[in-house]
Amino acid sequence: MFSVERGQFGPNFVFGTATAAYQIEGGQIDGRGTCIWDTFAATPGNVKNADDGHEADDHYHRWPEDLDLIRDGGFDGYRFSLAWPRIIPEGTGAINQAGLDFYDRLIDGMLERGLKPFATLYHWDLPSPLQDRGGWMNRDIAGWFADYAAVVARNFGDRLHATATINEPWCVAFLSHFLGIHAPGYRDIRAASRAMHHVLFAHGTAIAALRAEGAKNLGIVTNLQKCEPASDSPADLEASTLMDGTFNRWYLDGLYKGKYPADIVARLEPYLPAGFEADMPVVSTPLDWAGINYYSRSLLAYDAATPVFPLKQVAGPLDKNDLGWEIYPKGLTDLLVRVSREYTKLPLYVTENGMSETNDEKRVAYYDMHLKAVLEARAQGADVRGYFAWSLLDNYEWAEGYSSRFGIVHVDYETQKRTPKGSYRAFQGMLHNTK
Ligand code: IFM
Repeated sequence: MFSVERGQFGPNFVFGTATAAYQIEGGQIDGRGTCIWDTFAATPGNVKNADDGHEADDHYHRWPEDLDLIRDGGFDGYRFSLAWPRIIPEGTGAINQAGLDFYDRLIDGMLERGLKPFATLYHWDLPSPLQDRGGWMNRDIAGWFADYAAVVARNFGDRLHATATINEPWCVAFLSHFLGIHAPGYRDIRAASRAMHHVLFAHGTAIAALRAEGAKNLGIVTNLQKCEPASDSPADLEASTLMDGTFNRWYLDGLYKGKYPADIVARLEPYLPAGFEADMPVVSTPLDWAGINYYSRSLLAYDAATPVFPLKQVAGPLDKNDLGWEIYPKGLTDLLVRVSREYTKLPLYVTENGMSETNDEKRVAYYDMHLKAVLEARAQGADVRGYFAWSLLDNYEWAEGYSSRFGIVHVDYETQKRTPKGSYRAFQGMLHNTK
C-alpha cells in the first residue's frame, strides 16, 4: 500500500503507466523493418545474454490483455511508443499498412477502455537503413523524422491525447554515440556532438510537421539526473557542473532557452555541426507540455585523466536498485522545481519513474517516496499534471536484456503469462480509492 492518496494530487492529475515499442512488442512480422537495436543486440558483447527484442513481451499479439491491466489498475493514461520501422520499414518512403493497422487497433483499444493515449514517436528503434545513412549524425534526419511524424499525425493525431517527439534525447545522443552503451554503439565525440544537436533539431522540425497536420498537445520527454559533487572540493563541484551540463542543461537550455550552455559548447565546439546556432529557433519551438523522466542521482568526482569532460561517476552511499542506481526521491522534487523556476511554465509530466528490482516491496516503497516527491514539488510551485510508472510490464531493458525487471506486472518470458505484482496492487488501491 502507498501512504499517499489519489485525492492529494487533485481531480485532473493523470496517472499512467509507460512502455516502449521495442521493449515489449516483439511481433517482428507483417512487414516491420529492422532497427538499430536488432543489429546491436546481434553483435556479441553489446547486450547481456545477447537478448534481443524479437519476442519481448509479445505485446503485438497480447495488447488487449495489457490494456485491460492498465484499465483495471485504475490508471487514466497509457504512455506508449510507435515503432518507426513498423510504420515505414525503410525509414523513408513506403508505408507499411499492417503497421498502421496495429497502432490503429491499439489506440482504439485505449479509447474503448477510457485510457488517454500518450504517444512517443521515437523511443530508440531507428530503422536500420537510416543508420546506414548516418542516423542521428546526419542532419537529414530532421526531414526523415518530420515525414514520419506527419504520417503518425495524419493517421492518429485526432485520437492522441498527447504526443512526444523523442524519448530521452541524452540517451539517443550521448549514451549511444559517446559512451557506446546503446545502439548504434559509437564512442566518438564528433558523432556524439552531431547527434546532440540533430536530435533536438529533428524534434523541432517534427513539431512543425505535427502541427501542420493538426496534431495538438505536443511535447518532448527529457531524462534528467540530479548531479551532485562527491565532495566539497571545487574540482568535484566543477565535475558535477559539467555532468549537469551534458546531461541536463544541454537539452533544457536548448529546448526552453534556445541556446546551448556556453561551458559545454566550449568543449564540443570543434565537433559540433557548423552553423548550428542558426537552428536554435527550431530547437526551441514552443511546446504544449514538458515530460521529465527521473530515476536517480549521480555523484561526480574530478578526473584529470579523462579528456574533454574530466570527471568520473563514483558509487554513492544511498540504498540502490538492483542496477546500482541510488534511490534519491529528493532529486525528483529538486529537478521538477528547477525546471519550473528556471526553464518553463509549461505543464510538467513525470513521464517515467520506477525501479529495477526483484524485491517488489522495495518497488512499492520507491514509488511511494517518489509520489511524495511529486507532491512536494507541487507544493513548491511546480505545475506537475501527471505521473507515469515505468513500467507496466517487465520488459527488454536494453543493454541489460531481460535480466532487469522494472515492471509492476511480472512477465514469465517462457509462457508470456502476466502476473500483477504488489506494486500494481498498490497503484490499484490508491487509484480506486478516490479519497
Ligand atoms: O527502460 C528504460 C526506458 O526505455 C527509458 N527510460 C529509462 C528506462 C529504465 O532504464
